[in-house]
Amino acid sequence: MDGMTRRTLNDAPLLDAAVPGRTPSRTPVWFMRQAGRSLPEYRQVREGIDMLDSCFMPELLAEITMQPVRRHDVDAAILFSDIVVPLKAAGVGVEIVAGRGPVMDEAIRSRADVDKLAILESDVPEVTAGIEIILDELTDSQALIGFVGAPFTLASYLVEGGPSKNHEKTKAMMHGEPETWHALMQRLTPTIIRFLQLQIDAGIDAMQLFDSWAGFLTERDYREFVLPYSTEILGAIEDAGIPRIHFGVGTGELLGAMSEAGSEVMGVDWRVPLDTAAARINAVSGPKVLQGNLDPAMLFAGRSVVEQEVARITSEAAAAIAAGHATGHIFNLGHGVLPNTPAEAITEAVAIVHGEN
Ligand code: 1CP
Repeated sequence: MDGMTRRTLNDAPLLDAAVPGRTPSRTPVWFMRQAGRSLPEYRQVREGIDMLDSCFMPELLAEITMQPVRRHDVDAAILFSDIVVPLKAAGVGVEIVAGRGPVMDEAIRSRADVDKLAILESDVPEVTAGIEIILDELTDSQALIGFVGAPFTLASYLVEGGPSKNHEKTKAMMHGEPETWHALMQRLTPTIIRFLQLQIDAGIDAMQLFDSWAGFLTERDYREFVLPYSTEILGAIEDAGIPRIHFGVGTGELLGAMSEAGSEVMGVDWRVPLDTAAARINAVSGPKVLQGNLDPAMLFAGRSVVEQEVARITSEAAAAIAAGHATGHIFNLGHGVLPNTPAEAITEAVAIVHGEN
């Protein structure tokens, strides 16, 4: 599919919330990590299939993407993939270890390692085919969100060699060998843009840039070592005209700086009330759409807690909009669904957000 044949969604709450001047028919809601281990039907179809292999199987990735949409009545599907899929597609040795996350065959520690890092230049036909199946199955009120990892978060996995608690090797390269760091960012950026562009060409309705671990950085470091590259990525797809969402965990201190990268929507984690977040964003970039920010742990706390929290978050978003600090609200968690979350609690939270009590 090319940009000319992108489907037009006139009644999709997520797009209506994300585009200024449009009013959604209901508060749109989707949950980061809504596909996956919280769903028994996911565990069933994934049985015996490697995680990264499943991201290259069109029927399977489409089925897993659709499972939470069918079960929970969320307003958006998020493509079943992972932030390391473009690296794998480029030929980088990486696997996803159950219960841990992405682990690299070889960590990147030197300028020579950076110069050897493969760049994605090809199509990824399995992902394109998967997106086509998903778009056939979604209704006109359900949006498909594509995504990529931001260069900092991806670099953290490459430099540390896997998941990290403190990101110390990553920060050591950033400060000890800044030229190597910038070379790594420059080498990752085209791979990320390529993977995003092929999702856009296949017809995704919106995109999210996941800079999950950016919150480990000071604002000074974020601005010097990360922001230029995330700005380049969001800028490269500006002409596609799809809503761009930018999110990281623990980024309360970075919301202003991150808002400069150019997204229409800012994801906010649960630590910062949405009206406070909106004031920080508005002060730097003017009003944007907010996405968030229920603490994922609240899905373990029972219905009345979720009702109270949804009401609080909705009124904080309304206050931000009334103050002119935000232009809309997409309901989400403040980070991804936790693995042991009861699936029924997710369905119930979606209904509460939709006002279908
Ligand atoms: O076997 C399994 O089920 C492995 C668990 C799993 C799943 C379901 C991983 C390993 N990745 C995924 C899919 C995935 N990853 C999705 C699509 C599903 C959905 O959202 O419904 C998305 C959007 C991601 C993106 C992703 N991967 C991020 C950014 C989002 C976030 O949670 O901050 C990150 C940081 C990763 C790395 C990763 N992949 C997998 C894990 C367990 C992790 C995190 C590891 C760590 O803590 O460092």
